[in-house]
Amino acid sequence: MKRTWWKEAVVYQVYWRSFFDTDGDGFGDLEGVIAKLDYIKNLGVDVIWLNPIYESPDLDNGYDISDYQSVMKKAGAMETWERLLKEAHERGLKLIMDLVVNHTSDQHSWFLESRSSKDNPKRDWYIWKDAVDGGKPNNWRSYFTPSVWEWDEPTGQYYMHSFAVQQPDLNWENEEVREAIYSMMRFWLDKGIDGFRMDVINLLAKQKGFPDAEQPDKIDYLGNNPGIHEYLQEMNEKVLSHYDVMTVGEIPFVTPEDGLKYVGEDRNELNTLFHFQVADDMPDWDMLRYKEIQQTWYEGLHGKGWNSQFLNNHDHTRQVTRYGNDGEYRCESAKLLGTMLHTLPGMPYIFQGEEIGMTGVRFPSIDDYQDIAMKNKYEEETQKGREASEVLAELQPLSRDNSRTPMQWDASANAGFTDGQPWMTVNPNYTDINVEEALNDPKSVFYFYQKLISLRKEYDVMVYGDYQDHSEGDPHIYAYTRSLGEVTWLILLNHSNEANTVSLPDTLSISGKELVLGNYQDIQDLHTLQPHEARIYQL
Ligand code: ISL
Repeated sequence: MKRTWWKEAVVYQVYWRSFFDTDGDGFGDLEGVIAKLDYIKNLGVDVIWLNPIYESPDLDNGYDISDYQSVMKKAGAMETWERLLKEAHERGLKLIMDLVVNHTSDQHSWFLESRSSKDNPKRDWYIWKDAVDGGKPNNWRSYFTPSVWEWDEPTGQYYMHSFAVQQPDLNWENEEVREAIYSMMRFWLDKGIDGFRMDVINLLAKQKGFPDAEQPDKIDYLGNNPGIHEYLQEMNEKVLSHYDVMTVGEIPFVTPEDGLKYVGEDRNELNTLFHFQVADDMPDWDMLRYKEIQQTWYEGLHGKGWNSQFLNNHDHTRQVTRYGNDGEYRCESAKLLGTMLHTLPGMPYIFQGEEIGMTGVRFPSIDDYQDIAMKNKYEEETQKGREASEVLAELQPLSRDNSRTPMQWDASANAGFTDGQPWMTVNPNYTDINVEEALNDPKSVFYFYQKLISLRKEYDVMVYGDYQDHSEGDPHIYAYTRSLGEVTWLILLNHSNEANTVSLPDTLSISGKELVLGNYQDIQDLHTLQPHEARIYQL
């Protein structure tokens, strides 16, 4: 496979509204991202992924866009964004933007026109259906509501929304829609951005005929439908192939076999993808399942397409809480998970705050939560008569708000995030876990991440090396090699609160071998890994 800049890159995700507030309105802003570019650069990453900044009623934190080509006022002005791009580029940082084109806001002018009358020229820009037997056109469920269909009384039809009622799906079968999106993409690409993270991009094509689902609650019927690859190949041919950019598709429900159809280098669709076989389908840590997933994706893509590695983002709770140990071994665990994500095959994504070991939260009341997905589900479940406290306890661990608490800069009020009233409650542990503390501690998670990222620049084996798991069947120890030419690395991880011994074949002997990086100061016993101990050896 050919070498490219994005394959060698580490991506840092900036959820700007929770990153740094410079105007005191309680929301982070683009000026705040500019103010922290040196911090991001110092970490050593190559690319910033910026969550949506476009004009929006902000019902789904910017994923309900009402004008693709203007900047949401709480984020800043277009001039601010242009300065952010310039300042990032001057620091050698690339910037990729969020492309949200499965749906718009119901306040987008396109939808306002479309819903105005059945014969409006833009009626067919969205998905409108007559009632069937006096009811909804089918039994599909949306991500955020019991049905994808919303009745529109004035025009006597339903419209489809795969997410909130206020997020109507665009009709990608309509060529005018596709051309309007391509034109918008060129608007941003011509400003000099370096690519796109593509929001639920595999949902653009809908099942032909909109048939009832056998299991409506298993919503994978929303994605990977016939026609999707033609759309993406057209998008690539008409837009992406004219720029030196990277594209990463957010692709729920996808398997390695289907994933290759999106990112195969001969497919001319996308460069890489986020799959959700971990984040969506593995609620708690399961090392055996995780190894199986890594193995099938490696076999599925190796030599043909490129994977991405992440364990948390703005939708998925903080990894050290969900998949590690955020208590006694928080720092060791954060470093182990970082070592894993940066030494497995694929591009590593760092979600803001992950680099200092920020954790998830448990707010006492549903009123402390902002996420529409969680609030809708809470409403839906309590409406069934379920005990509110039980529903809250059920939803807290995986609430998207776990990752959306403000970035913790220092131990001052509101963790130094804002001088105003923060839009989202700050995690109370900010007094102990914050950037200032991390930068003053040579043994912090931050400096460990900085070292991991710098290793990637020095050792091609991390990027292009073959992968082999040598610990199949072990529920705690994960031992795998990465090999490229004469260089072989052995990564040893003990994902456990107990010490465990590691037994290796002579071919993988570590005695006398160089320890490239480890998360424990001293090695007590060469073949015993301490709780959440991670080591990288060069064999
Ligand atoms: O990750 C998930 C399942 O695959 C869901 O939590 C998530 O809602 C889904 O992936 C879609 O996420 C994206 O689109 C949503 C938006 O709310 C999310 O923030 C965004 O990441 C609708 O645009």
